[in-house]
Amino acid sequence: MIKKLNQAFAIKDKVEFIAAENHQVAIKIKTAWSWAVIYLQGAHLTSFERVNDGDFQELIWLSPLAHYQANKAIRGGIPICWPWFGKKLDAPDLAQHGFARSSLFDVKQVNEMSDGKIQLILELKNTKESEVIWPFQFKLEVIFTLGEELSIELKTTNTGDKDFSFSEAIHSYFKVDDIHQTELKGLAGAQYFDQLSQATQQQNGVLIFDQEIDQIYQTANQNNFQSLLIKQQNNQKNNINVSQKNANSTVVWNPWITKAQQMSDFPDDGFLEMLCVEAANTGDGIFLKKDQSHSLSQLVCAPQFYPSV
Ligand code: TA6
Repeated sequence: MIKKLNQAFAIKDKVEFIAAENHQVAIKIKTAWSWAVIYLQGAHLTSFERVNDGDFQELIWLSPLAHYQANKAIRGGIPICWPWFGKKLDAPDLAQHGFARSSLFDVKQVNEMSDGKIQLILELKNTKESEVIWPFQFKLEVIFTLGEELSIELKTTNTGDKDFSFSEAIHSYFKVDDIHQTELKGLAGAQYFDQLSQATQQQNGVLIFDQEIDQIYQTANQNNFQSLLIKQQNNQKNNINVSQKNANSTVVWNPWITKAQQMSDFPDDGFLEMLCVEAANTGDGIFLKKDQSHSLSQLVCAPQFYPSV
């Protein structure tokens, strides 16, 4: 399989298919500005490292205890939650966050763009098995554009005759130096649903982190990018800029101590170095008629190397 993928899609010194953890197939991508790794299972990015004249910054947190098992999402990186976010209310026994993140994607396209960026399109379509769980015909394309920035687009197309609604999240785990010295700027004034207290609140100022947090912020579902800043007080060189487009929510999650201890694929102290900031369409999500499409996007960059363009 790897040999065929490299024959069809490899780009010398820039894109290579490899046997990665537990022999799962992954893609190693090198651009002039960044290195990345993306697993075909779940179209799951596990690393995005900015490189610049000997300076490096890994922007993505990946659990050292992740299970690279078939049909189980890798802990950390950027899981793709689709076609539902959270528990499926009418079928709570189904896997949380949908089936895309544990499904094997096909490689549809790999190309080097004129400006040196690499674009990859990984694709998932309905199968007999998926239709048992979710009785609709669809095409889900995960479009990665890698350069000075990391761009991820989830493009959903209704390829069947039945209308459907879906919810989704680009469930990004970002790497922070110290969660106690981290702020999240850009959500002041936004309403949020607190998954822990089940109460709706309004955000007062910047977010700081001193306990478990699991909050779904209502954000305007705009078709231009809305920007947030993960500010690292003790080392602002490692700040991370996160923007989203066509998202009705931003989800902010850190499991903190107790929940971290309860997850076998999450180090007990892992909560100190990660923060999830997720571009999402939660609640009733997105409604698509036949042949309609919708794209949710997240754009990530390291301000210390701000795009030179
Ligand atoms: O995005 C936040 C959240 O929904 C949390 O409630 C927590 O469950 C997290 O996702 C991780 O979910 P997972 O199924 O990947 O363990």
